[in-house]
Amino acid sequence: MASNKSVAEILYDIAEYLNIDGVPFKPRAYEKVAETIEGLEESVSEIYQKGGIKALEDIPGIGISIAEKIEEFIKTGKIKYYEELKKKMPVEIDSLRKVEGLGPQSIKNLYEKLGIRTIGDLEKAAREKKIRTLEGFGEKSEEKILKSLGFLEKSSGRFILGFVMPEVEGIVKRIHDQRDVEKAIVTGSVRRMKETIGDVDILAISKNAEPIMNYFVRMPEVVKVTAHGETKSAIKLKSGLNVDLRIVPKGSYGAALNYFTGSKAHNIALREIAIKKGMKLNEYGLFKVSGKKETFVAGRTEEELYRALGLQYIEPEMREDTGEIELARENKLPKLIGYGDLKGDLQVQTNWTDGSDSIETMAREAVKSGLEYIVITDHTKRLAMTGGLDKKRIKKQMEEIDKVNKKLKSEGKRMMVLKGSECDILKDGTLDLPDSILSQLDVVGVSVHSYFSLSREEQTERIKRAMNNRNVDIIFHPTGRVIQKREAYDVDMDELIRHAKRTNTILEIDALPERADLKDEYIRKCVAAGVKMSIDSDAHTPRHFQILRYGVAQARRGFAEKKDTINAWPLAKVRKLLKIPH
Ligand code: DGT
Ligand code: CA
Ligand code: CA
Ligand code: ZN
Repeated sequence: MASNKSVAEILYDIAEYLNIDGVPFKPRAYEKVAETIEGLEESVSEIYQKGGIKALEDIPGIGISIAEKIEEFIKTGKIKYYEELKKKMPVEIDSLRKVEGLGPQSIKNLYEKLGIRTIGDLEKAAREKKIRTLEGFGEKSEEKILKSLGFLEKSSGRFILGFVMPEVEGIVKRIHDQRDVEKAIVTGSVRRMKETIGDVDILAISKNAEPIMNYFVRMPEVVKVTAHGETKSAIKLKSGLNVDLRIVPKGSYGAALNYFTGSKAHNIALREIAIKKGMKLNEYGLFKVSGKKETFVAGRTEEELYRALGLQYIEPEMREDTGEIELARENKLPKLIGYGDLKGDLQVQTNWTDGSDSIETMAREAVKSGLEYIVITDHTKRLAMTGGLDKKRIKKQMEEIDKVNKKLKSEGKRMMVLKGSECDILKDGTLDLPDSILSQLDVVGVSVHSYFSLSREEQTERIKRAMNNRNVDIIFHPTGRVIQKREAYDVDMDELIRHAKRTNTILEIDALPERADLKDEYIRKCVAAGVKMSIDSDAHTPRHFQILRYGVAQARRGFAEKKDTINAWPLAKVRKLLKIPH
C-alpha cells in the first residue's frame, strides 16, 4: 500500500520537474496537493480503497488530473507522467533539490552542461572546480554547494521531530490498543521534544509481553527486525525510523520511564544524587543499599522517584542537565508554559502571498485550533517569488481584514484578526515598506530573507538597525536556520538579545519543525534577560496551526513560562504591550 509520504514525495518530484521545464502554475498545484497529503490523518490508499477516485477528488485541492495520477500510483506503484518527465532529464531530483542554493534552473544547467545526475556527480564536479566555469555559477556558489553537501551528510540519520511525530504517535496508539497493554508511551528524545531525534524509544506496561512483541515486529511498515525479545524489540520502518519497544512490569514503570527518557546526562546526575544518599538508581527503581541488602524505595511513578531524591518533579523537556537539577533541589523550577496555553498566533501567511488560503479561512481555522487572535503577516515586495505586498496592496489587505473582522463579529465568533506584515529587512537594515505604512499596522514583524552571508558584524548591525525602527515589534525566525538544510547566518545573538531588551523588541520562536528558531539555548538567554518572545506557527496553510505545539515544546526546553511568551497572554494585554489601538 502506498504511504502518504511516498505519494507526497512523487508529487513533489513532479512539481520540481515542471519547475525545471519552466511550466507556470502547475508546479504549485502539485506541491499544494503534496502538502495536503502529507498532512492527512487518514491514509490516501485507504481513502481510495473505500471511495475510489471520487473520494480522492473530494480531498480539498485535488482535481481530476492529479487524482488520476494518485490512483495510478496506488494501483501500480508508478506514474507514467513522472516516468516521462524523468526520461527527459534522468537526474536524482529528490536529493538534488535538497542542496542549498540549487534551484530548478541550476539543476537543469548542471545536467545539460556537465551531465550531473546525482549528489555524487555534483560533489565530484565541485571538487574538480568544474562548476565555477558554468555561466551563472562562480567560485562562491561552488563553495556553497560543497558546504551544503557536507551539511547534508553530517545531519543525515537524524529526523526532524515534527516530521516524524504523527508516525510515532500512530505507532504508540496501536501498541496501546493491543490486548493486555496497560500503558504505552514514547520516551527518549521524542518525549523530551528535542528538535531532531536519532531513534524512537517506546515503553509499555504489560503482564503479557509476548503477543505485543509479536505484533510490534510484524507491523506492516516494518522493513527490518533487529531484535525480538520478551522485554525488548527493535525494528526499522519503511520511513527509515528505528523504533525500540521495551515492556516492563507496573512496579518499575516510573523508574523505566525515567531511565529511557534520559537524557543520558540527566540520568547520570540523578544517579550521583542517589549514590550520595546511600541509594542505587537504575531502570528498575531506587533502592536503599545496606550491605548486600537492597530495599525498594521508589519507582512506580516518576513523581515518587524525584520526591525520594529530594527534587521537584522535572518536566521531560528540561532534562538535559543544564541546570534543571539544581533548580529542582532548591524548589525553584520555572512553571513552564503549557501545550494548551496559546491564545494567539503572530505570524500567519495567506493567499495574498505564498499561503494557500484566504484571510477569512485562516481566521476560521485558527478558531478551531483554539486561538482567539491572529496577525496576518504576508511577505513584502522584496520577496518577489511569493508575490510580496507593496504599499498599495497592503492597504487593500487592511481593508479586507476590517471586513473579515466585521463578519466574524456578526457571527459571534471569538476571533480578532490583526493587521501585520512579515516585512523584509533589506541589506542595510532598512525595511521593505515605508514607515508611513508600518505605523498603520497593528504588529510589524521583520525578517532576514537575503544576504545570509554578511559578516557577523554587518549582520548584527543590520538587524539592530531594524530593531531601532520604532514601528518594529518582532524579529521573525531570528537566526534564519533551516535544520538539515541551511545553517543560521552568522550573528551575535547575545548582542541581539541585549538590543531586544533595550528596544523592547520581541524575538520569535518560529514553530515550523525545520526552523525551531529561536532554539532552546537562546530562549534560555531571553528568559534570563527578560526579553519577551512569541511562539508562532509561520502558517502557510491551516494545518500549520497544529505545529504550534513544537514551538511550545521549544519554549519549554528553553525554560519559558507564560509570562515570557506574549501570545499566551490575552489580547488586551498584548494590545497594551504592543500599543495596538482598539
Ligand atoms: P536520540 O535517540 O539520539 O535522539 O537520543 P535519546 O536521548 O533518545 O537516546 P537513546 O535512544 O540512545 O536512549 C534513550 C534513553 O536511554 C536515553 O535518553 C537515556 C537512556 N540511556 C541510553 N543509554 C544510556 C547509558 O549508557 N546510560 C544512561 N544513564 N542512560 C542511557
Ligand atoms: Ca532515542
Ligand atoms: Ca534508542
Ligand atoms: Zn511565506
